[in-house]
Amino acid sequence: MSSAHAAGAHPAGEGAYTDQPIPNNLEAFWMPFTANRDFKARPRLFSGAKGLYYTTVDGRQVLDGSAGLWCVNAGHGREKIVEAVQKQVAEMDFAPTFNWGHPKPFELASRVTAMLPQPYEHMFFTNSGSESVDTALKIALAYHRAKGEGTRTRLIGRERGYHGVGFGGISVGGMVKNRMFFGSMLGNVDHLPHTHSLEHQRHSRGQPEWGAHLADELENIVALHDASNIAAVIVEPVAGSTGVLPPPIGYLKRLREITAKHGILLIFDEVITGFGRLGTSFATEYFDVKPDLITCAKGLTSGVIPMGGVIATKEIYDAFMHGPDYAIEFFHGYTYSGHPVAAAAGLATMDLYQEEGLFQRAADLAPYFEEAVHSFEDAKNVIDTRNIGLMGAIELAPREGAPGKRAYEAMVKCFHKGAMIRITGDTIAFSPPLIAEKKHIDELVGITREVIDSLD
Ligand code: PXG
Repeated sequence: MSSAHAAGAHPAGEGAYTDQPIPNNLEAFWMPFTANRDFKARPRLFSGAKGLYYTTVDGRQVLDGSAGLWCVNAGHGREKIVEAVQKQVAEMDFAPTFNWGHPKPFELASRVTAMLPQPYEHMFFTNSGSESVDTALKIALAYHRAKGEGTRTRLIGRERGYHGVGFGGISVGGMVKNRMFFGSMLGNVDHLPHTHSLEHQRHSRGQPEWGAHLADELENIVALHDASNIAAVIVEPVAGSTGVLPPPIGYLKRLREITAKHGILLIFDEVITGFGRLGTSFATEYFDVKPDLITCAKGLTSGVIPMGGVIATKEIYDAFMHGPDYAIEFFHGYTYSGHPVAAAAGLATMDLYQEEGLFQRAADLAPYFEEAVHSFEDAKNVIDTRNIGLMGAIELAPREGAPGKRAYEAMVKCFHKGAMIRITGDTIAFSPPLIAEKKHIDELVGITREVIDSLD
């Protein structure tokens, strides 16, 4: 056995504290987006989670500075969600939603669409953000075809965009390492320039003032291909994975104006910004810009059960509702679209958001969080700090010849000092659960600051 943890060696070390069995061989699980060899040589394993804290297998508390992976918006171990899931799984584990149905996804779609400003009236369920993106792109293409504009097939994404890992998502996405290994992608795709500039925006608080004009690049793309060939533009309202890039003031409005003028659909990928991350229901509400389609996932169930969705305007949905009444209108769906257990988790999550006013709570904490993020301006090796809502980023200068290593070391050290932070390249991002309090922000900042200052 080639494993560093062959049978007998205990990856959690002596005195491991857990009531779950700990694997003694970490090799078989090929981990996603992870440096597998380093992880398996010195694993970071959790066995419990409650509120804002994880418990490691050796019994340490680790503050969750990233809401899991931007998803545990209501905090960990919430009784209401746990009970709803337990009840549903016992009552009815599965029922199909192709040609049959069960009440909960209907109810959840109504709850989510009611949370948004008009005219979002319909929701298609998926199991992840990646599936939501592919679904939205297919809806856009099929919509134009249904309207008799089948030549509209070109899709426009943006540099540094992250839209999951399906072939549709990586095609419109703009994070180079997610694309460069995979050869064939969708044809007929262009990219807008990203909106970040250290020169013009360094240490911006909230939306940067510089950069609205970058939306005008869409006019050039339209001039090149003709609007009659373009289906949709997809952007994250705030780019998340690439390292928190809030949109320049006026940028999203301009994108909306240009797309509307040319009959191009606008898709907001709100997989991160949906469900309170900015202190509003969705970014569409925060920025007062209304796209035609909105993708979501993560916070839809507070990360408890995988689930995603695409929210559509009435106009989009209605465009499909024609033909013989026994005929399928949209040839798309997943076995688990609207899965009863996921829908139960989603409904309980919506209850929590509402009962505890969690979106408002995030909005109330955002100014304090902003100060916290910008307190890193004078920290060692920091070249930029950015924030909006409860999304914050600290960008470190890359070490010569070893890009990403400094942030990676920061992540590992923070874990050992009691905080989970997430990184991309040399950027650290904070996105605490919406139940975070000032003391948690202080703890997160304290640990991260100590670690950053300790790194060469
Ligand atoms: N769109 C956006 C905007 C996302 O942020 C996806 C689509 C894909 O979702 P799924 O559920 O298929 O992973 C995402 C996911 C990180 C990180 O560390 C970000 C994501 C996922 C995992 C890690 O930034 N975003």
